Parts: sequence; structure tokens; C-alpha cells
Amino acid sequence: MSADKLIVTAAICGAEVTREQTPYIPLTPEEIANEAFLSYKAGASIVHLHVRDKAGKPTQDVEVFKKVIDLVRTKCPELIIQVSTGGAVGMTPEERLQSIYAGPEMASLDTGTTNFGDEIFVNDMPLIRHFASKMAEINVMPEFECFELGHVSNALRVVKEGIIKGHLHFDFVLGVPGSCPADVRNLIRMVDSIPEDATWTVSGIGRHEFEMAMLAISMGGNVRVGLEDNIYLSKGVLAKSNAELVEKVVRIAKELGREIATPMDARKILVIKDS
Ligand code: KMH
Ligand code: ZN
Repeated sequence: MSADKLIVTAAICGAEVTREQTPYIPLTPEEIANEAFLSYKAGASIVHLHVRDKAGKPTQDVEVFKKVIDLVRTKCPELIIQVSTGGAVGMTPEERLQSIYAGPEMASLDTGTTNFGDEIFVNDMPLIRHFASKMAEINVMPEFECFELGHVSNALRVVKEGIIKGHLHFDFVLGVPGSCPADVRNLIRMVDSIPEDATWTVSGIGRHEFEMAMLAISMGGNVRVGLEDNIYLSKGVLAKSNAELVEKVVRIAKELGREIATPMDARKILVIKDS
């Protein structure tokens, strides 16, 4: 069986990365939109968006999301926009959920609590159900973000409960300090836990980004890269843009004989309905 074309997601800035860590992290709406555009030109069909306030700190303010989405759509109307509902550790659920009302096609749905470095990222079942039902209500497709194996079971629970219907898409986030390590056996176990007709992507954190990408490309999965997850292009070399990370994954995919999905291909694969 030949695999579908490869969907590359670019996770543009995240909530945690600072200018002290890398001068290349985009922070303003214009910078974030420009990075989304460059990533799209390099081969990304989805952008995973977080936004920052005027001081560069993470915010889930719907108005800032609307501004960024508007800028992105002006530059590349077909790109699939996935907003974060994870936000940053410590934000309230109401604060986090604002982003889905900014008009995206997709949103991340974190399906379990995990240690996140020295902190705890809280996603209990009532929060997961609440976020899922609000996404379903306004036709925003969730990408289930699973940091641990149990998070897959939680995602399947909201499906079994009838809150989420339609095509299922998972993101296995592996290598967050304090959470599930980025390891081939862990990835296989997670892939084996989802329904046959579901699709999946992997986000390898830090130095694991390309190791996980290669596995996903070979296994028929999809790949997320970007400065949210990893700021290095290779050991000790900072990526100057998200586009450099996307270009690298596209190069690897081509070497391995996997074609790259356009945003239109990705919409078909993920069964994203027009709203
Ligand atoms: N910033 C992390 C605490 C997501 O986007 O849904 C959560 C996160 C996950 O980035
Ligand atoms: Zn995120």
C-alpha cells in the first residue's frame, strides 16, 4: 500500500520560546504571518499557531488570533490554519478556548494532563469534553495532541461519547521533558492505538525533531516541525526561519520517496469540510 502524500505542519512560535533562546522566533502578528507564508512556500500545508502580546508573552486573545489569521489568509488563502487551545501552562480554560472563535479550520485539542518541564499542563476530562464540544459546535476540526499513551485513550473516549464525529487526526508529541520520550517503540505503540482509518502526525521535541520525522515519513504518518518544537537546524546551528525546518523535512521526504501534500491535498486527506 502506498502512503498518502506527506502533510507537513509548521508550528511557528509556540508559547515558551524566547528571543534569548533564538533571535529568529517570530513574535508580532506580522512576523508570525510572514513565517507562516515562508513555511507554506517551503511545503507546509498546515500552520499550528500560537500568538504573543505586545511584550512578546503568550496570549490567547481572540483579537490577536484574528489579526494573525487575517494576515496569513491574505498571503496564502489555501493554507490550513490550526490554532492552539493549549496556550501556555497556567492559563485558564476560558482563556485558552478563545482561539477557536478566530475562524480557523482546525485547533489542537490536548487530551491529557502531563508534566511539562518543571510545570504541569492540566487537561482533565471535563476540560477535554468541553473543548471538544465547543469545537464540534462551530465546525473546527480537532487535532488530538497526545503527549502520553493514555492521552490517546482519552481522545477515543470523547469519540465514543459522540462528542467528536468524522475523520480523526492525532499528533503524537514526543520528547517533552517530563512526558513520553521520543523513542521508536513509544511511537509505534501510539500509532497502534489509534483506529485504522485515523491519520497521525508526530512532533519530535528538541533534538528528536528529525529522528521522529524520518520515522513518520517511513511509517506513512505525517510530520510537524517548527520553532515551537525545536530551534536548531542541526547540532549547534540555529534555524533562521521555520521555513528552513520545513525545507529539511521536505528534502528527507523526497529522498525517501514520499510526495508532499499541498494544502488542497491535506484538506482531502483530513476530510476538512468547508465552513
Ligand atoms: N504550550 C504548551 C503548554 C498546544 O498547542 O495545544 C501547550 C501546547 C499544546 O503548545
Ligand atoms: Zn502548540
